[in-house]
Amino acid sequence: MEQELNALLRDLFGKTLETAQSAEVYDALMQLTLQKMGDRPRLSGDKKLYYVSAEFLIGKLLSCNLISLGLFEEAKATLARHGLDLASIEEEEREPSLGNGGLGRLAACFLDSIAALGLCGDGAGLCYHDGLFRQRFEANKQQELPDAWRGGQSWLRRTDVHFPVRLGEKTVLSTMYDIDIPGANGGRNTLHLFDLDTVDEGIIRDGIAFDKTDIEHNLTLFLYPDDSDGDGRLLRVYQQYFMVSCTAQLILHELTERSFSPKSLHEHAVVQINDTHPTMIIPELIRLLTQQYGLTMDEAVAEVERTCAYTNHTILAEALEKWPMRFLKQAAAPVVPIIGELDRRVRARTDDPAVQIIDEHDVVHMAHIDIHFGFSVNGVAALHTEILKKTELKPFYDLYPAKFNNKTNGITLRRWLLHCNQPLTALLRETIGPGFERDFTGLEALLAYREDAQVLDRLLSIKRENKEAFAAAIASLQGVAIDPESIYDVQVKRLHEYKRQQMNALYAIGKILDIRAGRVPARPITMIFGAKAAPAYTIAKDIIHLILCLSQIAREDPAVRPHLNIVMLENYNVTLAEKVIPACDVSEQISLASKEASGTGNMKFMANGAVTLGTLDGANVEIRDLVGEENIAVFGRHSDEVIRLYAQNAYDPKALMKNPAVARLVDFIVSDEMLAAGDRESLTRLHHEITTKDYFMALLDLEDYTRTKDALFARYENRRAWAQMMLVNIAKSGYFSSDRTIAQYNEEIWHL
Ligand code: 26Q
Repeated sequence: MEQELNALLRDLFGKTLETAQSAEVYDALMQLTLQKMGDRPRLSGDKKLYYVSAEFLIGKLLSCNLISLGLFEEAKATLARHGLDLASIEEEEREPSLGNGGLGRLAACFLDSIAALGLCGDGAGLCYHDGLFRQRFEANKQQELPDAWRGGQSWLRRTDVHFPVRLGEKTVLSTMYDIDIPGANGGRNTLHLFDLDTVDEGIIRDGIAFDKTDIEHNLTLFLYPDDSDGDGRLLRVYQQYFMVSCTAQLILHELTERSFSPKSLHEHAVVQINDTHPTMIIPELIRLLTQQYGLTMDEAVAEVERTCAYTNHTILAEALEKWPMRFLKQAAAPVVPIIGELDRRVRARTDDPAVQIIDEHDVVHMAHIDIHFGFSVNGVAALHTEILKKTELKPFYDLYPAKFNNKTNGITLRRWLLHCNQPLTALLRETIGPGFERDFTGLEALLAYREDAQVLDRLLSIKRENKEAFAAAIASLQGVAIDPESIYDVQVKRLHEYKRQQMNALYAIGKILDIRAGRVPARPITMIFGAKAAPAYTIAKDIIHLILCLSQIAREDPAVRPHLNIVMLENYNVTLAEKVIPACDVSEQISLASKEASGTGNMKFMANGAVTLGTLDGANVEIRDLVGEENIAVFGRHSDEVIRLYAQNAYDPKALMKNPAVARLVDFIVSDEMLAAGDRESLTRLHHEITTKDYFMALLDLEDYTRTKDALFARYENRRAWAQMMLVNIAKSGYFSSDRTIAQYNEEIWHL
């Protein structure tokens, strides 16, 4: 590898490993990796999977590609011989933030596992010029900045594949970009990202504002940070139709290239629809099959029904996509008649208004298209799937019980263990041997070391090393000092009321008041938050403001500072996740039970030896079942109770505010001290929201949460017992390998 790298450095820059700058070494390594991937055969098969998603939150690719190519250790050693550090070299890479959070990151983990299992399956999505906004804090508030990630060298390869797509009144020509996905056991797949050449970054004005009506210039400029204003929603429909039209054309083109008849589509292709964002691929495939491939409507519908499968990622009603017909008529006109036809077919099957595609207000329910005209509907954790069947999607479950199935999410442990936690990986290789890297359930062999004092000590010292590395990183990124002796208590995820960062902030208020009253914790606590709020989500931004103000108050009070440090990470993204997760002691997974479909951060923390503090929500339930009650701290009302409270409209925060212990914490938000540190309007709005609505019931679980958290922190002082908890969590995390998840998708849905 040394010779190859030197040859590339010479050709590219006239330099060697001794003389090149970091950025030049990075470019050469990327070129070498691209060559090695290009040398690999494409994974092939009689049937091909298309994983269609509006988001692929792939993160930096250099190290993980090297791991999958089996070249990581060699690259690291080669650089080290020249005094270079691979991790520092990778700092040169810009993270493509082509996703919001869990759903996008899941898609990226899945592509890695699909390739690792040697399955023939490509991703298809959009090539956003600027991914999710970059977050900056200014005056204790979030600011949004564009994040152009594509400048200079990149993993993207422009192809000469173009498809015509109707965009409003015009027909435009797309361009397909490809990113190679190497499989950990050989071969490669591809992530196809569609773009439009006319899109123009020059139309971005201050921050992330731009003309939302100028579709030809803005179509793929940004990833949607959530639904916002009317114009933005329409642009979202344009994006979705563009994405699925390109993907449907690609699928049918590849099918015929492989000499298969369009009438045998479902035998040779399967489409996994990642949430409702790509739903229009169903009518688009039907349209193309009838209009361009000569199938009758009955034939086309029958083929597509056997080709498409849908994954649901939410039970929040407001997150289920519904588009007014007039939006579709404007942005997706070609599929409007097909959607009308599908609606008529549903009406012939059933007159239940709850399952119609087009409702009485002429609004199209995207999930309903997927469920009627897909052959599989899956939730992403056992509890989530049960709730879908029993409540949220019950009328559909009654119609099509056989379509419903669960696929508990997973994460690629190649990124979330081997790459991000190399000291732990080294210990695992030494103790249980390297076999676990092929089949991560092999991590269970670690259980044999539960009473091994040496291994337990090593686990603690590795955690300490990671905590020091994280402290150093944050010192240089944000100029904030963190004490590695303190407990690292971490809540990092998108900001949403149901995830209840506000409840964690109320705990912080309680700690501040306790410390001031002389009740200091046994050991300093570092509460670490990281979260982006959708720019139009006011209350989410208010919660960020609250956390930043609390951080300032704790930092500026000499009585509090030695005992409590509240750190809000700026611009939390995959790269930062890779640094904070290996350093975490306590993993906060505190969503209101029934609301977090699965969560995947919970799995990443567990694999890195953090102990979960969580509600019985999403995959937390499965984590508890695996590690046992004694290796997780569970609190809070159960999902059935929460569902009952909603159904009976029986939750009232005003009643809970009568409890002085609760009111003391909540009212601190609008105390003189807080109003001096922050913005009155924002803090009063948040206070009002929590005391009068508290839609996600933070006050309901607050006391149980506080008690459970304090008890868990106390357990931290028994270092040996804590190390044993860490060990069990690591040992049991193999179940959450996305290799397992993908094997199940393949056995039960795709049949590749
Ligand atoms: C919808 C309409 C208009 C604009 C944007 C959107 C939109 C964008 C992103 C709706 C939803 C999302 C993202 C959802 C998401 O990340 N869901 C998470 O998916 C994870 C993977 O299954 C789960 O682990 C999480 O529980 C779930 O919240």
